[in-house]
Amino acid sequence: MYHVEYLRQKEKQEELLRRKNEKSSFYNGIYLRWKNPVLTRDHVPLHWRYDLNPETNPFFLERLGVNAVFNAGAIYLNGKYCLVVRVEGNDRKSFFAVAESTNGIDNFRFREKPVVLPDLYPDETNVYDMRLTQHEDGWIYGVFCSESSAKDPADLSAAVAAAGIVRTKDLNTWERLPNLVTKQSPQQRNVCLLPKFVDGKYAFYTRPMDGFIETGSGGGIGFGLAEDITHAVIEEERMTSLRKYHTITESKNGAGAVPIETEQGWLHLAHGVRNTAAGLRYVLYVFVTDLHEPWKVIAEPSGYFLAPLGGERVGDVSNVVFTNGAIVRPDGTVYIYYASSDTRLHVATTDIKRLLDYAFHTPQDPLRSADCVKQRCDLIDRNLEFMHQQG
Ligand code: M1P
Repeated sequence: MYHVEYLRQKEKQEELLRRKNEKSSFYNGIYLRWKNPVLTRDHVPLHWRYDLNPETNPFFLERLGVNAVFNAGAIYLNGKYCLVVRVEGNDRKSFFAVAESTNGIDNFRFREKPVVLPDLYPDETNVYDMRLTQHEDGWIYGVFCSESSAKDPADLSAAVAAAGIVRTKDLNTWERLPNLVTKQSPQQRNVCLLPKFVDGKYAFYTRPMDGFIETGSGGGIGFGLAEDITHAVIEEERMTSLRKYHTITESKNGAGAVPIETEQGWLHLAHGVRNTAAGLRYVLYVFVTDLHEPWKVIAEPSGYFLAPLGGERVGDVSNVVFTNGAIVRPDGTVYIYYASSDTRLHVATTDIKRLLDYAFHTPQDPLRSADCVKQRCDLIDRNLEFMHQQG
């Protein structure tokens, strides 16, 4: 017989899983924010956390707690919105798990068991932040951060980040390929694969880093080509969206969701990081690269696209929003899955036309207060004239 507390907790969880989401009152015309997170640690199945047998768990104690559910790769597959979510145990180690919904905004449920990746690298300590690419070669690729200890006796937290690569057809069975090698950069995080070949090669956006946290001389988001995905090596990285002084990308930036192909270019939902007295602040920003030369930035609106708001501002790593997954439907609707403060996962919805309007018609950052105020006065003057005409 089940423990009575299991039955209570199960009922409570079912209520949460069945809860309908609602549009929030937030408005900027660019996207809709949905009120409830789509996934939290409370969505994680009870049988992943508790021993359900009253003989071995008479007090119904949580045996393997889950601390957070956040940064998710996203793909539409077999009629479902599928997320490959970063699930972080109380032990700080992350693993991946697939959660699915039929409408993309609520009722996400985890599959029966977490993803078990082939264990190729004995030194790998942690894995997280998978970007899912439905590639034109027929495979679904997952590119994620594979983290190992730097084995520095003077600094136990010193780590090395590399890009791990897996592929699948169904998100159930995964083939692990060797980690990406980037000849010019000692470390990589936030790497993602374009769905199309470029010059017949696999095309990656990279984030060259000197160290684990600091990007150092890495100037921003890079781009590189690999001939063979089964031994992916990038000889040369060209820079795309650059970090800039006194902007939202001053400290670092990184690719986010897999870029979206549009008639006007590859649309990127990336993240930018600045430093503050209260620590790092992560926001999302947008840029567009050329369809044929995907390293060339052709639009980069000023400032952030989405920043932590209200309760999103607080969590394990406060003042953070982060995305590594978005889904585009044939009618142009875009579902952006973003996590807040490394704690929970949300959805914002918009469409391609709005995103392109935003990308190409939002002014660029003129990089100086004097020019920013001129930019704003120009908008105000045009509006005053329009208001005058309206009477
Ligand atoms: O804690 C915020 C984010 O930090 C990292 O991103 P970046 O490499 O750009 O600093 C990632 O570890 C990410 O998972 C995390 O959300």
